[in-house]
Amino acid sequence: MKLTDLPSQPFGDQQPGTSGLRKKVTVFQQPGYLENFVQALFDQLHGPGQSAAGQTLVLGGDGRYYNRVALQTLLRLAVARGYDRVLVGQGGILSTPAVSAVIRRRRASGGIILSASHNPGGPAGDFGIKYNGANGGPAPESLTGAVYQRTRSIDHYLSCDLPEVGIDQLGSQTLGQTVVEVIDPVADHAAVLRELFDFDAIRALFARGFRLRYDAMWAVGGPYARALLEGELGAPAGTVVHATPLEDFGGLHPDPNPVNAAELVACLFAADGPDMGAASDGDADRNMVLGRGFVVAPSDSLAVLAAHAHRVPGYRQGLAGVARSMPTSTAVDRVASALGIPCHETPTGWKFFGNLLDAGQVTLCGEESYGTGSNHVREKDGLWAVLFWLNLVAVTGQSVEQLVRGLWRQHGRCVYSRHDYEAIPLAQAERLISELRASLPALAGQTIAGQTIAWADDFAYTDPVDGSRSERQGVRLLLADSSRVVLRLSGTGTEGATLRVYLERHEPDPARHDLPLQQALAPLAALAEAVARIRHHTGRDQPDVMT
Ligand code: VG1
Ligand code: CO
Repeated sequence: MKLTDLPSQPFGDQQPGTSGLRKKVTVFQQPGYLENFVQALFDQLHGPGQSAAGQTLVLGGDGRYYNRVALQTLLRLAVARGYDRVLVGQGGILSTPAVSAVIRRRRASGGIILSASHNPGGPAGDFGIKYNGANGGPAPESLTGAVYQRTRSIDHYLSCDLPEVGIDQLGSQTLGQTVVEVIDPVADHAAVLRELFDFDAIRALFARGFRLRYDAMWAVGGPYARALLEGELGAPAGTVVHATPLEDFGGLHPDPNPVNAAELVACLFAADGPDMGAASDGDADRNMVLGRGFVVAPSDSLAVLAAHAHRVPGYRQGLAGVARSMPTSTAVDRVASALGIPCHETPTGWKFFGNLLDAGQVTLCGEESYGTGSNHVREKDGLWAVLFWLNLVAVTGQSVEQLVRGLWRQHGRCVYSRHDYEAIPLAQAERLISELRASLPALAGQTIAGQTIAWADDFAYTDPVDGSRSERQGVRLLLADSSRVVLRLSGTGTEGATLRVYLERHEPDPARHDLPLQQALAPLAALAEAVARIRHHTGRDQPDVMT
């Protein structure tokens, strides 16, 4: 094996967003594009040109188009850097929570996940790369920011002339100074989950005829869900559908929400529908949960899990605290205050939970975007959430719907919806946001579209553990009755800008819990339009997606 030091030049667009660097596949296919980013990352981790001797790197991806090509590139770069060990998921497959579990269980120094997560795949779709550190969690902004700076001045990268490395058979091979070990993608993650939940109770639930439909959306969640649900917990074969990871996700959009997983929703609303439905996203860190004829809002899901956590073996001791991203509804805040535990509000993106989890300040956390997780790994975890729900259904004897309605009865319902305006020309979106920011100081006290704004700000966060500051994380409008409107631009898209508008209204009256969602939130949508002038800036009358 010969080391090669190849000249290259900066691309200028390698700034990671909410969760890693995401671009069109065609962007990643440019010669040197992936190499530059990884060279910058390794330089930042080990020092410019320094060796990674003594360290272990975990490598895997969600199996989307370009995964196998990119994996070979990464192997060459990691071997050239002199890593002691590289642990690769068999077939190049590792879900995001599985990477986190492998890093932690095997005390690796970090891991690289090849995934654009919930973004569409295929040759015309998206690809992505993210780095997780030794705690198993996404790199903090300080690291991603430094890596981006480094990509702007990169002028060479270190690689080697390795022939294609076999990644389909389990086992180890020595390449240069590096042992490359192909590992079972499921085993470590399954071992972590087995410790948390009452598998006997879940097994008994399935034995009683409980019916689940888990839609893996042709993405990486399939093998994990199959192994545990069908392989260990006795769910009948066929419980997990769309279970084989496909390079183009079968043309589906692996972003589990009622719009993209319409087939699953239809199943759960059919006359003889199953008792529970679930879906996960491209890299299997997100989850959507449904009851029979009932859709669970992600913010409610987090609140239900927090309220009942003590019923599950892994959380029997209770919760140290909980955390939610700022736009996530305040349902979990209400549960936390009833439990007498702290509730933290962080910016959007799982990386902001890392320090709180590491410091033992929170046990559960979640986001409105179908992400829930706990301190068992440092990523959100789709299958974890599904097992948690199954465990609760099994030990409470309540249905999914009854569990959510119980939450609403006790704490009122946080009526909630997110409106997405996708692929807006960048300049339009930036003008909208900058005008909105400029209007902030004058908004408090104003009555607009019939509603009085109590206060308004642009969310800023100081990490209570390391004191790092993150500014401009989303504009918040708060009304006197605690209703909220939040507006921010997505940091995961690859086409123009996506404007997200989050609407939340607390409804204490049970008689009004079943009002149609969009109708109940229409006044807040009108307020968002009046304040941000979405139509004026974008020409759009309607969001593209409402979840
Ligand atoms: C979105 C979600 C955010 C989530 C992120 C990554 O980010 O809103 O809550 O953490 O995706 O999820 P943004 O910036 O587009 O709003 V995943 O499953 O795509 O890694
Ligand atoms: Co994801």
